[in-house]
Formats: sequence, C-alpha cells, structure tokens
Amino acid sequence: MNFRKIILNKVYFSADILLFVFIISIKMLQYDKYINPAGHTFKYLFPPIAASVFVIVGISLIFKRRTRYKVLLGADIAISIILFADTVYFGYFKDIISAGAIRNSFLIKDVSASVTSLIRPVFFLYFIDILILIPLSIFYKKHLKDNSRIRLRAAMSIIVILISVSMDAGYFNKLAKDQPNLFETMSNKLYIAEILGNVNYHAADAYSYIVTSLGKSKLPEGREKDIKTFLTGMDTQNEPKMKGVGEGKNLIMIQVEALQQFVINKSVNGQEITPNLNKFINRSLYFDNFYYQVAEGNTSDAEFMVNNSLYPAASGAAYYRYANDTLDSLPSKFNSVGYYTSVMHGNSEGFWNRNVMYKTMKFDDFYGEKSFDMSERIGLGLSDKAFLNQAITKMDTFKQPFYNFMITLSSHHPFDGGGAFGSYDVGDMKGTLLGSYLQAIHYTDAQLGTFFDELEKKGYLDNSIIILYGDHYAMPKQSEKDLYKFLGESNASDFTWFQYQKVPFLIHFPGDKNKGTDHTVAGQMDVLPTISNMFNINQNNYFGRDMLNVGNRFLIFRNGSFINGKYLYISSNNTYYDENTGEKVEEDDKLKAIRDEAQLELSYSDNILDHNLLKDLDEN
Ligand code: GP9
Ligand code: MN
Repeated sequence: MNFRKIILNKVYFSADILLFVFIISIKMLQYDKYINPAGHTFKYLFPPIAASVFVIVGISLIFKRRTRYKVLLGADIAISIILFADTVYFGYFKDIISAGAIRNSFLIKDVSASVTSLIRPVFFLYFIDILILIPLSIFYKKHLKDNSRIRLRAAMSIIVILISVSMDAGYFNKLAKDQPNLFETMSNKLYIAEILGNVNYHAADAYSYIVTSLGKSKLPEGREKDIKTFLTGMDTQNEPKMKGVGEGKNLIMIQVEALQQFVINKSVNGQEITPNLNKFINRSLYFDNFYYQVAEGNTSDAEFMVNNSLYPAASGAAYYRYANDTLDSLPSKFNSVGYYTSVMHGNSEGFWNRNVMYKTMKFDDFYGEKSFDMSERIGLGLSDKAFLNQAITKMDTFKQPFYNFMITLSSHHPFDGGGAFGSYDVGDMKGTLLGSYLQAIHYTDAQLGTFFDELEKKGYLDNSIIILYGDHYAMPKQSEKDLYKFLGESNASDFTWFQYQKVPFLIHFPGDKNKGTDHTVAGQMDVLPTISNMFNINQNNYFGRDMLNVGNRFLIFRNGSFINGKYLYISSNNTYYDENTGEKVEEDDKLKAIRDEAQLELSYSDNILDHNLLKDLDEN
C-alpha cells in the first residue's frame, strides 16, 4: 500500500467519527447561537465543545467498529433530545434545564401545559441527520469488517479520553478562575452552558446535584425534638410592640440590589448620593445597625432569608439546593389569611432558580422578564426605571390586601449603566468601581424617588406598609482602599470592614407614624418574625428575632461569625473583638461556648433544610 492509500484507508475507517464530531458540534454551536444571540465568536465557543465531544469519541473507540457506530449514533440521539428539550425550555424560562428543576414536579406540571405551544418546527432540525445516519448504519454493517485488536482500541481510547478530558478541564478551570463561586453556586447556569457548551454544562450540573445530595448529613439522635424545642423558644409572636399594626394592610417589600449603608446621608461635592432614600428614611422607622447575612447565594440568599428566616445553604444556593423542600414561607402565610402574593424582578425567570423556588414558597404570581416590556435594559435585565414604572401599574390591578415583593437590579456589579446613569459627578472617583457604584446607586435612588411619589399619589402609603433594604455589599474587599479613602477611615482593620457590612433597613407606616432611628442590631434573618408579628400571620418556625421587640440580639452569620451585643467574632481570622471599642479579646471558655452555640443554631437550620423537616414540624 502506498502512503496515499494508507491515509485514505484511515479516513475511510474513521469516517463515522469525523461525521459525528462534525454533526454534534454543529448542533451544539447552533444551540449556543440560539441562547446567546449577540454573543461570542465561533473561535471562542468551539474548543470546549470539541473537547467534550472528543470525550464521547474516546469512549466509543473502545468498541469494535460496528458497535462504535451504534454508540456514536446513540450519543447523537441522546444529545439531540437534550438540545431539543433545552431549546424548548429556553423559549419559556430563558434558562437551561437543571437536575433540580427536573426533580421539581411543580415545574414539570407547569411547563407541560404550555409546552406544545413552545415547540417550533425548526427545532426538529436537531434530528434531521438521523434520517441519514440510520440507513448509513446498514451500509456500514455490510461493508466494514470489524477491527478486533482490543489492545490497540483500548490504547487509542485511553489516549483520546486523556487528551480531551484534560483540555476540557482546562476550560472549566479557566471559567472557575474568571468567575469564582460560579460552579459552587451554579448561579448562572445559562452562562456555563454558553461558555462551555451544552454537554459540559449538563455534566457540571449533574455533578453538583449529586455532590449536594450526597453531602446531606445524617440527623443525630433526638435532633428533631431539639429543633422543635429550639424553635418554640424562639417564638416571639405575642410581643406587644406593634403587634397587628399591619393587619389588613398591603405589604410592599423592596429589596434593592447592592444598596450598602455607607451611601445613606452622604454627599459627594455637596450633592447627596441618595437624596430620595434619605428623605424617605426621615419619614420611616429606620434601622441603622442592620446587617446583610447572605452567603454564596447572594441576592437569592437575601430573598430566601426575608421570606423564610432560615439560614442560607452552607454551600451553593438554597434556591437550588432546597427548591423541593416544604417551606413555611412568608407568602404562604399571607396566602392563608387571604392576601394576594406576588414577586417582581426584571430578569429572566430562571436566574437563581427563581421560577422554581417562588413556586415552592407559594407566591401566587411571579412577574419576571416575560411579564414586563423589556425594551429598556441595563446590565442583567430591565432598568430600574422601567421596572418600577411598570410595577406600579401592575400593582393597581391587584386584589387588596396584597404582599408584593420587589427586587431591583440596575445597581448590580460592575455598575455599568452605559450612559443611563446620568451625569452624577463623583469627582476623582470617576472610572473607579466605587465611583461607578455611586453613580449607579444614585440612579436607582432617583427611580425609587419617583416610585415613592407614585405610591403617595395613588394612596398606597396610606394603606400599605413599605419595607426597603439592601441585599448585600456593593464594594468587594479588593476595593477597600478606595472605600476607606472615601469614608475617611484611617487604621482600618477587619473590625472596621465588618462595621461597613451593613445595609439600610426601613419600615414606613401610614401617616409617617413611628418615624425615627432604631439602633437595634439586626439582620435579614429577622425580617420574617418582625413582619409576622406586625401582620398577625403566626409563622412560628424561624431563626430570626422580632426586631421591634427583642432588642440587641445574637446575630449569626452563615460563616459562623457573630455579634452578641458585647462581642463580635470574625470566623475568617478566628478573632473576637469588643463590639464597642474594637479591641481584640482573647478567647476563653465562655466565648468558645458562644461560638459553638452559633454553630449549633446554623446546623439546626441546615438539618431542617437537608431533611425537609418543616413538612413534619408543621404536621405536629
Ligand atoms: C439577578 C440579580 C443579581 O437576577 O438578582 O444577583 P446577584 O448577582 O446580585 O446575586
Ligand atoms: Mn444582588
């Protein structure tokens, strides 16, 4: 045989592989183009897709030729079915199917009703190759002899798997570096699918699902009883202060993206950063020692806490991990006393698994991207201006009383408004992350100002209680120098940093009643019991404390840090501080015991979520 013949022969005998690599890659790229219309180039998207396809090829190489063809055909059909399902799902949720979503029966029910209307004939193109590939397999069976040298096949298989897996791992690593926490939280699944391809995404999703399901701890002896006793001890339902003041009134709760406390009542070059919030705070009961308590689930953790008063997940996001639990949530309690409950957020419904979790929490309706006119966008989604404008017209149609939970978005990191933020002058901070943040939050404040005016005009301020707070920090630790310079902090320590992890929290009552500033130390875990007492809705399973009645409290953070009215413990450097002076305090048995108590409380909350205990606790 001459050289040319050998080459031709090789090509002939591996034609099935080349064909499948080509076909599957084309399909995956097509899907990528569909979910990412303005997005990345072929050169950027192709390598990780190819790496994942070659892993499958590597596996197929172990088989004799005829079986190999069947394996590849099977893989092609399986991937086509997944791509088809993901494409249909995307049309509805603007997201990609996850193992958690599949397990959630609510979701399946919901989609099946409208699924046929979502299927477009063009989606069936994913299967068109099969019309040729099946007849081709008959030809293949007839004309090709099986190669039976197992050693050679095994060697080829291992080599291809090793090379493709290590290349693929490289792409995973790169993304994990660019976006720390992305894989732990799986917060932006669509993005993973976009950058790494559909097959890689599903592999990562399955892995994360299995790991988090296996990671569930075993429940210690007698633990369920201990938890019950603990929760009964927490019950502050019948505290006198402001009990029932909200009964029959609407509750409008606004969670503002990245609103940190340090911007309140502060100016740059004589111009207030948040003039409208400052004004509204003066008409409200304002808590100036209120901390965010979020963990890896970020925005979703804040939402989770205020609506459930359970701690965020130890790893990952509760919105994914516990979306199938039974929850004794705020909306479900409001539902049971005849309220209409709704949640609004101008981003795709699937982000943070909201579409699933809001059902689990029993909100009557979720107004996401599909329910808004999305023509004015900033960052991840609808601009706050358009969001708040449209929200109020929706609210006008609601049956009263209602609980409406609203989540703003425009002041999201990296605070790029592309001109929409206007010309708020931040002086020499212009172009820095801090400068951009101040402009972003100034913009959001202006929109909130208009919103408050509308609420007033339409009478909502008289028949509703308004709660507003920030979800989490805006300034990452890397920007601390800029932040301290702006705040005039010298000699800043970890203790100083901690002081700045506060977010504003306000309650506005009809007639501007109860206005003033309350210095009680509190956090996001405390919102539910406070509301529960104010609206007389009797939610009894919570880990927070009624902020209006309990005074300074033992405030625990997900990482084990705590404040107890006397000491601050920072878990990351295992250091205790005097809460008033900031002086370091040596650990002693008493402090150790408090630290353990904090850990125990966190594990109670984890136990409840891991073992779905609220289902039983409710029955008892
Ligand atoms: C996304 C928005 C931002 O819809 O809530 O989430 P974050 O990145 O802040 O957690
Ligand atoms: Mn957020």
